Amino acid sequence: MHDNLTQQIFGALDRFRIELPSWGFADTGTRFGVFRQPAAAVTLDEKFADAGQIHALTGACPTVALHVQWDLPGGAADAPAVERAATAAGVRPGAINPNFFQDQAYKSGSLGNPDPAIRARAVRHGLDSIAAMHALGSRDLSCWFADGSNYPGSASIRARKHWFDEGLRALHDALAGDQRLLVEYKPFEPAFYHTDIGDWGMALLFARAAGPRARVLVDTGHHYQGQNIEQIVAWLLAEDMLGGFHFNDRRYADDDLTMGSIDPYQAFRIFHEIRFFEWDTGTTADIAYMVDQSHNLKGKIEAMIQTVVTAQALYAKAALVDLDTLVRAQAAADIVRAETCLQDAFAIDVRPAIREWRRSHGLPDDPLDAFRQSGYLARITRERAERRDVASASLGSGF
Ligand code: PSV
Ligand code: MN
Repeated sequence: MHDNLTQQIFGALDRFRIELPSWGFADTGTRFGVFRQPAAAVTLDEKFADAGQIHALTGACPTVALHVQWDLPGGAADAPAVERAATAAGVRPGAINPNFFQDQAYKSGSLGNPDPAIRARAVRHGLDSIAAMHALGSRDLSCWFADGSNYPGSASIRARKHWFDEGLRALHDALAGDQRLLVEYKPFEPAFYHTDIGDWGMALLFARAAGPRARVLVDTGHHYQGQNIEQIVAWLLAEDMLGGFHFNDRRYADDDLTMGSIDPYQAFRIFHEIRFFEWDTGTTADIAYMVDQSHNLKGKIEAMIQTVVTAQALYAKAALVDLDTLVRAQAAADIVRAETCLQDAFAIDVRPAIREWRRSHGLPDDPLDAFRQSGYLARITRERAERRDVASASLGSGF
């Protein structure tokens, strides 16, 4: 490969970091069932250990996103245990995700609940999550809300908007230093008639109203079919309101499939818009790249390695778009030439250069193969099965 291209790929990979989700290592499923995996992580130490393996093999995942209720139910009081688990695994805690869902109290919503006591409870949970961020040195409070309604007329959409404004502002005002509030949108599920933050425009308005530390989080799975996600990305960048991503791929809805498995060109186009923006403005966009996938059928660690390797390759390809030619072609309305700039970069086989980059960083050429050779999966499968046997034996004795 041309030296210049290799250099661009090296530069891109040196910059690119992607955060893993703790929940991607635990048993999860669909509402039709959970297929349990013997190696699935149960404890926080196990989740961090699995994420640490991926970082050790790829060099690209130094942080792990946490969900408060699943990972640190004691909030800030759990911070020392979280720190210990993260340090032992060679990674750091990343974004903190409050659980504004699940609790029975949130049946009719959290920040949008018609009951002021439940709204106050949701705000308290958010503030407790922020206290945990302070204790852990986390930067982003990553907020997704299950709030919405299922039947026309059953909720005051305007009143709920107002309550969300109030609640998000209260959370925003508890942040300090360079901390940020990320507002995630989703047009469906678990509510199906309306969701309180249904699209990027609503998230943008809420983030603007919350204050200067708030930004929008784009989960690639949270869009209707055929939506032009890279246009949303370009607009948010232009408005200085893009805070981060939850990457995954999807076929129909929020399927959480492996990034790039269905439509790698879409992720490439998103990365291209970001690079194009950075090139145009001479700035580096302040974006938290995160994965939001929990694999039900694939091996969880393998699928996550596949994700990271794919993300690196697509990010590297986007770095190869010839932007000078693209800009000239756009200015001349040369549609085919402009389109070809993207297609040509996408078609380049970046794998040899990425292997070289890995070698130069003391990383294995092929992280997935290295993982398969490492014996890690066999060891955790054995250890975690033993732990489960002990747990069920002691449970059994109690009955
Ligand atoms: C909701 O569908 C979501 O995308 C949110 O980001 C949550 O934090 C995550 O999935 C895990 O439930
Ligand atoms: Mn998400």
